[in-house]
Formats: sequence, structure tokens, C-alpha cells
Amino acid sequence: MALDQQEEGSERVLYGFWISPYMALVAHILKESNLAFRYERVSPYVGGTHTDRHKARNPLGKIPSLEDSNGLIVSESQAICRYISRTYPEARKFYPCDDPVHCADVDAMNDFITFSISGPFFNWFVVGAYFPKAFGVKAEQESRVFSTWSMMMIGEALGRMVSGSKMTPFLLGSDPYLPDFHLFHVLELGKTFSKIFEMPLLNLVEGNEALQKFYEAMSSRPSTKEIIEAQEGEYPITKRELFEEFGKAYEERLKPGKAVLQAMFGHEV
Ligand SMILES: N[C@@H](CCC(=O)N[C@@H](CS)C(=O)NCC(=O)O)C(=O)O
Repeated sequence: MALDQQEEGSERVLYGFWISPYMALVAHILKESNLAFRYERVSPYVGGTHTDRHKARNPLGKIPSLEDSNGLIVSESQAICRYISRTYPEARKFYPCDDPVHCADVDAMNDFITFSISGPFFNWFVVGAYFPKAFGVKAEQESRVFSTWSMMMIGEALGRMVSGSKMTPFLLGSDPYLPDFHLFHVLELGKTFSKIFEMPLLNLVEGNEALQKFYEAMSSRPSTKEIIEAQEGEYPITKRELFEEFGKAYEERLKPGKAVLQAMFGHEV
């Protein structure tokens, strides 16, 4: 029996929460490949990633994790998407792992985005938005400085990506691949967080014509509409958890870091 035909009693489960661009990426690839899954909400904002239950799925304490219908559990969004493509032929159009030459281009673009855009973007919103606005760390000025550097570095990387890609309207031409979905979810989170945290600069699409065209092309796909609808449906709970529970859930974890910040900045944080 092919793995995509769910065996009786087994199901494919995606653990995480919708605001996560990493979980949204995996959900997007699954939907585009017609691979059914059940969503089970695990929210880092209330400490859900550090429970024994989730650590048994992913000892690194991160979402997303995918439990496939064969019982295998995979974590890290990129690893999950590559696993899906290697396992299910219908996902291979997004990650052509059976064609090393074509796949090299896809990998190169995806690795560039991971290293120069999405990784730095993660650090930007954690330091620039979570620390002052969700954790209540009194280092607004320092967070602003970090945000400025991040904006510069990411802006420069986006410029290289746009000029070094086809952008017709997708990165490698007229069809989207894994890096397109990856990029889309970074841009989508930037738009969402720019509103939630009232930080307009987090919206990376604003003022960039090529990215706007790319964003519109991705948004018009039926699967994207479903993902965005699911994300919007969770905004109320996401915002409540973000501003009322996240700080409490991470209090103990933040203590050593706060002591370092205090020593470094020379003032109470
Ligand atoms: N590189 C990982 C990033 C996953 C990630 O950072 N997930 C966040 C939520 S968006 C998380 O689980 N945070 C909880 C924590 O780090 O404690 C991936 O691509 O899956």
C-alpha cells in the first residue's frame, strides 16, 4: 500500500500552531500535494513545545513536527518538506529530489533564504518584538538598534535574492518550488507581525514591486487562501497568548539571558 493511502487507524498529524511560518510551510506543501493531515495545536506561547509530550516528538522543543501515517515523526520544517517529497511523488514537483541537477538550483535558493533571510528574520522578531513587547524586557532602545541592523541585513539579502532570481513571478520561473513557499511564509509573517506589534518595517513586501508581484501570485493559489484563513481564525487566541501568557511561560528560561543583558547594558531589564 502506498504511504499516501492512509492505513486504517493511522493518520498524519501536524503539530504546531498556525501563526508559525514553519508550520504553515509544511501545511502548504501537504495541501498542495493533496496529502491529508490532522492539525493538532501545540503552542510555544503557552509552553507547549517544552512539555514531555512534545519533547518526545522533538527533543529540540520546537514546532512543527509531523507524525506521518507510517508512525515516523519528523521535525524542522525543511527536513519535513524534504522527507515528504522523497516519500510522496506528488510532492516532488516542489522539491525535485529525483533530479539532482534541477534540485541543486532549488536547494541553492532555499539555503540562501534560510541563512540570509528567514534565520535573521526570526532573530529580528524575537529580539525586536518578543523581548520588549511580549516578554516585557526593558531594553527597548537596544531592541531598536538590533531591529535596525536586522532590517539592513535582510533588506540587502532580499535585494540580492530578487536580482539573482527570475521573479516571473516565482523565484525560479513560472512554477513555485520549496523556496517560494518558504519565502512566502516569511513575508506573510512579516505582514502579520507588522500589524500585531505595530512595527511597519517588519512588512518586507511593502515598497518592493517584485516581492509584491510574487506575494500576489502566491496568495491567489487556493491552498494559500486556506492557510491564511486558518491563520486568521487563530489570531484572537494567538494574540491573547502572545501578550498575556508567553512571558509567564518563558519566565524561567529567560532568567539567565536577562542577567547577561543586565550586565551588558548596565541597566535593569
Ligand atoms: N528551524 C525551525 C524553526 C522552528 C521554530 O523556531 N519554531 C518556533 C515557533 S514558530 C518554536 O517552536 N519556538 C519555541 C521555542 O523555541 O522554544 C523550522 O524550520 O522548523
